[in-house]
Formats: sequence, C-alpha cells, structure tokens
Amino acid sequence: MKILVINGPNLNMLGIREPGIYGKSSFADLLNLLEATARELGIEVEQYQSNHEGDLVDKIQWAYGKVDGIVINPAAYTHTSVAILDALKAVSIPAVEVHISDVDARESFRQISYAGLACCKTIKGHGLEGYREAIVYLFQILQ
Ligand code: CA2
Repeated sequence: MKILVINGPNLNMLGIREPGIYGKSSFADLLNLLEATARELGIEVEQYQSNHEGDLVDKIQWAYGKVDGIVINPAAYTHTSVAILDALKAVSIPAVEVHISDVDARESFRQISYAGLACCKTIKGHGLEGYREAIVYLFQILQ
C-alpha cells in the first residue's frame, strides 16, 4: 500500500513562526512522524510539499494509478482552490483532508474548504498527530 501526503504553501515553515496556532514542531518533525507511521504500518508513505497551486495539481494527477490513498493539507489553498478540488475528483483516489489547527475556531474564511468536498474524511485541530490519524484511517479502509 502506498499513501501520498501532500502539503501546501508555507507548511515547510512549521515551527519557525506562529507556534501558538501550529505548535512548536518543525516540518522535519512532521517528516519523521510520517516515516515512523509508515514503518509501524508496514506501508510506503511519500511526502510532497509545494508553495505552488499548479504543482500541487500536477502531483495529484501524477498519483493516478500510482498511489492507494492521499492525505492532503492544502493549507491556504484549502479555502480558494477549485483546481485542487477538481484534481482530487479527477483522480478519484480516497483522500483525507488534514488541518493542524482547528480551522472552525478561526476566521470565517478558513471555514470554507473546497478540497474537503472531494475527501472522505477531515481531521482538524489535532496538530501533527492528525496526519498519523489520517494515514491510519486510510490504511484501515483500504485493507
Ligand atoms: O491548520 C492548518 O493546517 C492550515 O491548513 C494551515 C494553513 C492555513 O492557511 C489554513 O487555514 C489551515 C497555513 C499554513 C502556514 O503554516 C505556517 C507555518 C509557520 C508559520 C506560519 C504559517
């Protein structure tokens, strides 16, 4: 089983600023958590991060026929990108949306998710642990 984890703009800056919202863990900590989860479940987990909407769309298209599940945190593009929604719909790969912060408790514009419309589950406000929960969820439904 192969799971692709996609992270959108600025998530590579984790731990550098706004620890009150996103926690103190760094992006390297997230990569370690993904590796540990892959090892624990005996599956392959690939991570991709980009600050560019088109690159995120390209990676979702690339995943067609190559991965069994997608975990996606589109970051700010969550709230704006119909292109990412359409790409997720086009490949029709089971996808879980993750948000580190509790977007429902923040500004009203963060309560709109286009990508979430193509996802079978959304995990928000669980910090980096949310990525682990998303991978375990996909692992269970894909078995
Ligand atoms: O809570 C999340 O995971 C978000 O997807 C994070 C996005 C935000 O635009 C979404 O509304 C919710 C922002 C990611 C930016 O991450 C930063 C990391 C360090 C310093 C500043 C921002």
